[in-house]
Amino acid sequence: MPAGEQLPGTETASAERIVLHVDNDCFYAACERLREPALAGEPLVIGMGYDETESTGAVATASYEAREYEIESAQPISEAVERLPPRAGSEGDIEPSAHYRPVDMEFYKSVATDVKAILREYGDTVREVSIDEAYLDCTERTTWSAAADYGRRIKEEIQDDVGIPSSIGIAPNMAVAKIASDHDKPDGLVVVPPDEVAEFLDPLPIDALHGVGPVTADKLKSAGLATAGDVASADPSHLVDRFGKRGRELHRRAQGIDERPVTPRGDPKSLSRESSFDEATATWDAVRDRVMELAAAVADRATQRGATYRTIGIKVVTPPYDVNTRERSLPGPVDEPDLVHDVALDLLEEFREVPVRKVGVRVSNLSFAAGEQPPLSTWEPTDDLQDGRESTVLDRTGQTTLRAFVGDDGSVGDVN
Ligand code: DCP
Ligand code: MG
Repeated sequence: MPAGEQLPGTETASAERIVLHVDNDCFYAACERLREPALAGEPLVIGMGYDETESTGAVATASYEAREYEIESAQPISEAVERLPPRAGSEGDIEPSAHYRPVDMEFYKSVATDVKAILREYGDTVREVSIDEAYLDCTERTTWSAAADYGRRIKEEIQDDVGIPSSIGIAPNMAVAKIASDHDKPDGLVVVPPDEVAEFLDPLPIDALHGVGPVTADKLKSAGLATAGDVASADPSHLVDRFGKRGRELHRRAQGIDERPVTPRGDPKSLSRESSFDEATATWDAVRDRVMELAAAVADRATQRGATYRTIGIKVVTPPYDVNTRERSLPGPVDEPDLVHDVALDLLEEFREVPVRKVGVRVSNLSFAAGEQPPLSTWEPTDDLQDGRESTVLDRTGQTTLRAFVGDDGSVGDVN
């Protein structure tokens, strides 16, 4: 058990929090190394749908040794295989090459459960956001001067008891803690006390800000804003002129302001993704492609959270701003990405001749596996402020309302 080391009234002012973000390093690969120690230090690629006879599917993750060859998550496996062919394990192998393993979610979930059990010992509140990621509010557990030791202890306990490496960031809020944990990966430990937030953020490229994707980064760069410091010192009204509501949020994030409390997450009622087109209306092909992408993303999120769904729906927004929703219920709960794809496209057919501004895909009537540890059913998306995306909020009666990019709790597209 961690010792409570707080010195009341000395270092932690009431509004000042100590937030810690943990993210395991190359998580699926680290899990594979647990049960196959010979993979330690080797280039290792974990592929969704990977199979020795067929190189279809996508890279789920790659070890840092494989990342040196520009192999990364979401890349087609065929591309990874071109850069690093599979190693046969015998003498005389071609170099460079890598070991490939298929995804084994059940195993990774069991490892994640062990990690999360340790984290719950260390945080006053713990918000588990993905299979290998969590925020801890440690305000009552440590002080800024002891924070580095506190973080180190957590890393060591995860390494010693579970056997996998992690990176930790500690900062006054979730947004900065997340950037800090990513700053020195792998095996990183970065502490950013309140009076060092600006100094830490200012030199970072703007895409280091959580949720600033390539599209926004390009727009910011073309406006002469290359670093977080540039955005922080920009006139917020100019940012709003250019980026709408997101401009204000970007300005706040660049300054390291984030008032979201660290709260545990409940199970969502639905999972959804939606996306607007830049033009007022899009071509049918573009609409179809976008729906296919969204269907895959939603199905993937459900799989990652261990959720099954009984209803699959789409949303089509037509000019001026008419929201049309269609959904289909299934005979029983499923976790079948192909079905989300097929049903979504089928429902979309009705809108073939219609101008479309925005589309969305949603799965609902969710169930989470009985006996599953809460952490495995409470992951949240990590794509706040995503390019061109808005969140759909569905209330408990299934009514859809729209909310701009980032919710107060930073979630996108999920309902608690
Ligand atoms: N994952 C996935 N598909 C993606 C991204 C991630 O299947 N597009 C899976 C594999 C990862 C796990 O989720 O191991 C955790 O995601 P992270 O983004 O934390 O990536 P890693 O833990 O692999 O690497 P890092 O060391 O950068 O955290
Ligand atoms: Mg990780």
